[in-house]
Amino acid sequence: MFNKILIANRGEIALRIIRTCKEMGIKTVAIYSKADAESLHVRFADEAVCIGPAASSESYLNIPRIMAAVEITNADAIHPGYGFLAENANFAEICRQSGVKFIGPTPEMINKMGDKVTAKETMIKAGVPVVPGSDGLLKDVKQGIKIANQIGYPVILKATAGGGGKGMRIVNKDDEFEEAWDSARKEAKASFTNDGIYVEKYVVEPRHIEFQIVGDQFGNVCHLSERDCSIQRRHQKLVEESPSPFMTPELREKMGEAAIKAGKSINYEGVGTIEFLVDKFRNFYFMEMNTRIQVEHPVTEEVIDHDLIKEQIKVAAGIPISGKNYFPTMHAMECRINAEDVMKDFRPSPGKITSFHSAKGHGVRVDTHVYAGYTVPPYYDSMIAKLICKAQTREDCIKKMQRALDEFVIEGIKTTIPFHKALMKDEAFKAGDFNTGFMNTFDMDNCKE
Ligand code: MV4
Repeated sequence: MFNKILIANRGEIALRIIRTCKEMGIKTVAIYSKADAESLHVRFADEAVCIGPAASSESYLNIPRIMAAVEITNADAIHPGYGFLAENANFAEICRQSGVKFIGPTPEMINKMGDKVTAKETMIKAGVPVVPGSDGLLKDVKQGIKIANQIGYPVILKATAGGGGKGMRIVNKDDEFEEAWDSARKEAKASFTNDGIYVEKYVVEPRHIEFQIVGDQFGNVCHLSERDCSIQRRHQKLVEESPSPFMTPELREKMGEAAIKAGKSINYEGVGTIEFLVDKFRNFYFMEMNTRIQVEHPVTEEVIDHDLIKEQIKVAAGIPISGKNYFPTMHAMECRINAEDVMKDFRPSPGKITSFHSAKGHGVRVDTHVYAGYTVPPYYDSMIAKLICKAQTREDCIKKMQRALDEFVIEGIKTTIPFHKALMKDEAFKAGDFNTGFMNTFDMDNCKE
């Protein structure tokens, strides 16, 4: 087992990782930027190293500075958390060459899943369902239009280096194709310095359902059931839950098997997520694989009663997994509490938190790095807390969430709590009747307090 883990991240996830390390008897090193000197991850770690100024490029994304912190503290492993360098194959490679264990998959696995066309080809070979579309990258507009007519409109153009919606365009007819192609390529080139584009059938009003998987160094891969992440806005998730209200035992069986095939096809090591699009007929298609721990991992932890960070550290240390799949025994839901003004188009609202009272009580979990008197810096992600509730049924879980949201007090800055309160009262949401288009029609006036 590792002696000392350096956490190459900040905020709630850094704190979350430190907690598990402590329970496992592993020493911890926090790194931080000058803007994060007051952050709890700095205080709770055994050691802390300031690695640079506020800008991420000079701190949390700066590989030489992080490797210097590894060297001076003698850490034998790095946990990257999510975001920042978590899916940076170059960073994983530098860790390998420096003899420090990157807690995550190999650079080869990260690269394979980071390129969407390669990932899709890998899934086809493994027998995982994918959305019908072009066989690899498109060469030109002419070829694109030909394929669009074969599969039928609407189609969607996607950047092979993409993810999170960048470089994506929906096309409804031949006339729209060229303009969409040009703008998708431009955006992809600007965002990823890679303008490779592919096309597939556009799945109308899909749900986003993802499977948590874990693989060890001996080729074993199992799944830990699903999370429904359909409540999103501009590709930012707002609420996640498990089980999905749309799931059936039969569908879970099929999707779980597909997720395991996906993991085994690349000999996956670590925790990962297989994202699927699911249409109203319960057809499902591989969308992307995330090769990291995700923000919403607590939802799975609560319904299967296992610590996923602990699983991650164990497999990285070469301990085999049990090899069995896990199924939800409870219902859990997570509301992301962001420092944002929901009535002003979710605009960031950084600043000093003047009072902070967390929701508490049975079945309530809050993962956060903030406290009364803390100043939310403007430089990073606006998520300041995750409120996770669990209960025997979805109905009780929503009731508990309503109670917890009413109890939660954050003053001094605007937060997304008013949105979550309104969502928990929405009839369609309560009925489990929603898809990824939900936020396009949600009446934000319901959030007025
Ligand atoms: C799609 C799709 C419909 N059909 N692909 C969005 C982000 C990127 N990872 C892929 N995305 C989508 N791909 C096909 N063939 C609809 C989306 C999509 C979406 C997916 C999941 C969650 C929210 C979404 C919001 C808009 C579009």
